Amino acid sequence: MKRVKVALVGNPNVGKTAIMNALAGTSEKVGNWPGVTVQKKVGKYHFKGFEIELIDLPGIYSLTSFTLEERVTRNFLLSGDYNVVANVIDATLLGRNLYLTLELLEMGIRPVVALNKVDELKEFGFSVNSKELAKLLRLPVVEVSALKRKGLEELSETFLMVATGDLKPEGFTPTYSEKVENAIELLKLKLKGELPPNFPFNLRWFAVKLLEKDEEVTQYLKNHFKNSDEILKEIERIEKELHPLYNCDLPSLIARERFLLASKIARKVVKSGEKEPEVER
Ligand code: GDP
Ligand code: MG
Ligand code: K
Repeated sequence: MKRVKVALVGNPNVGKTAIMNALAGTSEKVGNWPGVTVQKKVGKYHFKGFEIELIDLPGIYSLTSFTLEERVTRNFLLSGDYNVVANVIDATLLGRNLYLTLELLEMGIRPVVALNKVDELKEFGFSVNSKELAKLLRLPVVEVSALKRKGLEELSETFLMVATGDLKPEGFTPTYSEKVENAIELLKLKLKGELPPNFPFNLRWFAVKLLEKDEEVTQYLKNHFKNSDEILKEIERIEKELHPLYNCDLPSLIARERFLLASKIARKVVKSGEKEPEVER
């Protein structure tokens, strides 16, 4: 039997467990993630001659290395121990959820987007133009309702197409304002000059994370790059240059620009329908 491993990634409460249960019928606990008390759950099911194994990763809002959940999810994603990443999104909170999607894209991951809770969105009188969203993100987007069991077949189908290589999502690269982009390019250039053998990360992601003062990435820089001191000084210089212009530090500036981009994409694809949302009085 051919096997396909699908990692479910998304914010807390978007319906990762609900999708796993809807697809696999059940899930089993297979111990904790390494080093933490976060439970690891997997669910298996058969589809068109394949065994699909779903891995329920801890729910996270962003891919910093700040919380245990973020570190577990991020390290799993960096390990590459999967065939497909499914980014589960709550369609009723699209802007907020797309923040993580942009971070996945920055890491070089091309997820299948499972746009869940479309039933609830519809109830509120809204709809998402998922074709347009797919075009903007350059990723496959499948509308799903785990609750009403809608879109599940198409979701499995899409997992298989990506796993077998029949579908190769191109993926959109999030970009920032000109000054931040210049800083990223400068860092990339300096990093490239001293790149250690078997450097396992997407270089642009690594540069962005350095600007965000990510602890794990900064430690990796110190351990593996001969010119780490020079690069850290360069980041300090960039910070001094940009701080007065934007009135905030680099990590906040990058987070803000990413958030604005996510909101902009959400506004482009969410439409309000004829039906007014029912408001309880
Ligand atoms: P997780 O934290 O991502 O694993 O999210 P859960 O699977 O625990 O779901 C969070 C909440 O969303 C629960 O109350 C679910 O019943 C609800 N939920 C999940 N999927 C759907 C859906 O497709 N439609 C609606 N309306 N609610 C859903
Ligand atoms: Mg869950
Ligand atoms: K060093």
